[in-house]
Amino acid sequence: MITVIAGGVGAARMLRALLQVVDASEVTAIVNVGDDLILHGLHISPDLDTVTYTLADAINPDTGWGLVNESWQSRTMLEQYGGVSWFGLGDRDLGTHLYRTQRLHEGADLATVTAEITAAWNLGLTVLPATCDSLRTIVTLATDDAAGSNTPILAAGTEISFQEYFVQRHHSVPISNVRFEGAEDSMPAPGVLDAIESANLIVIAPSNPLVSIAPVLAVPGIRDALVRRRNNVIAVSPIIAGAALKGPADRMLAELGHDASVLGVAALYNEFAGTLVIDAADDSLKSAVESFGLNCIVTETIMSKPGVSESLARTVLSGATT
Ligand code: FO1
Repeated sequence: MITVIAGGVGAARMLRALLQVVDASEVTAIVNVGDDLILHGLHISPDLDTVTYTLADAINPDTGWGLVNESWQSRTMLEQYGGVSWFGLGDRDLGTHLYRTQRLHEGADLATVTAEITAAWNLGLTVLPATCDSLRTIVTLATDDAAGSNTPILAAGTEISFQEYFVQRHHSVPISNVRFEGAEDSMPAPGVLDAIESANLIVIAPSNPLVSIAPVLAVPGIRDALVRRRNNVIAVSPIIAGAALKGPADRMLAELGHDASVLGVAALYNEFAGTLVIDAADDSLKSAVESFGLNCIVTETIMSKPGVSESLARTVLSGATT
């Protein structure tokens, strides 16, 4: 059994790579819900949906989120009414949020609804939210900021939701803090701790350490469970040559006082990961990574390059320390 701690796009690609070499029935993904939001009265779980749509081969290839062959008529109507349209919900994607919201209102928990959605897409793996409870990533603005000419200026120190930072402000504004609202009172979703305790291998996907992996670890019990399995935990660095392949992980690391390199990732992960996989571009940092007490594997990690995803998956599967 293989368990993957997952955020959105990078994790979905890692999972797709792993499924090239292991049977889906052997794989469990524990997915970040800190990016979730309630909008138009709907419960939206971006990372769960990105993982689901990617593994169903239904992801929009241009964006890495949302559905392929999407139409945007409801968004056009929202714009006509002057409603909230900065968070783009396509017409097909809306069906997922309508279904999830209805089922949650009926009393189903997020893990149950996620299982129903992934079954409807015929995914063979198990996809679990890290928690069924409300856990929300909140960031603090480091400088005064307006999201656009028609929105009020928010003062430095103001807290905003993750999607107000990521999508509404195109993650271009500096931040001074990240916290996970509700984390202390949350519980791991059913099956999460067992998936960590019983796995042969636990993979930390190449997702943003601060806003994709950290919210999963913030659910009481999950970090401790990983620490206990440290020798079987292998992480793939989302930072290559000091830059994130996608998203703001490099800037966030620097803004929040971490090293924006594989060394920053090593410092954040060495307590609960025995091995860190870094890209060939960071070969010169291998011994510095090892000085954190981590086993370090250097290989090609850019999964959009031909042949890399399968070889990375094989490396990851053989790479945990024993
Ligand atoms: N990302 C954007 O950059 N702009 C959007 O309008 C947007 C809408 C959206 C709708 C549903 C969904 O599942 C994801 C969506 N994303 C959008 C992606 C999402 O904000 C981020 O990829 C993750 O939260 C970060 O992992």
